[in-house]
Amino acid sequence: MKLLASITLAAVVSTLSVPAMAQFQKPEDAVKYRKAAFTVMAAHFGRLGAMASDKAPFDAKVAAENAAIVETMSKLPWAGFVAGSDKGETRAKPEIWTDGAKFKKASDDMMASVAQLNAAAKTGNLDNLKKAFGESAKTCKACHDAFRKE
Ligand code: ASC
Repeated sequence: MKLLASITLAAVVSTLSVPAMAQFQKPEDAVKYRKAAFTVMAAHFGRLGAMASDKAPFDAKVAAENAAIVETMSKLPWAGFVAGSDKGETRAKPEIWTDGAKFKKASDDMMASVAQLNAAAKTGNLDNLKKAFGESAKTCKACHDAFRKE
């Protein structure tokens, strides 16, 4: 029985994606989690931005490392937008919860553009990075404009 239970649990767990597995005791923990994910993503996105805008020397290896982190991080914040986490230390607009389909589309667009950014960074070509960075930045901004308070 114990073995069967373990196997069943393992089977269930293996069907869950990593972000969906994030669990929170309180809404504040979810807010903290998603902000932390965005903070890490922004730090690495910023390093790519410096190269894309010729403010830092282009280093293909560094770009690829940063873009890979950005892509991984882009998948994480969404699990933190749980019901009831629209209050407290957050700039999240209520529309995230009242227009969930639009928010999902915005998050999907960002993840897709960031996956392309990662692919572009892997080419080792600065022009590819510049183009993909610009497209990604647009998807960040689109979501902020619609769903983040000033
Ligand atoms: C960044 C960052 C964002 C996005 C956004 C792009 O570097 O921290 O939130 O780019 O400003 O429009």
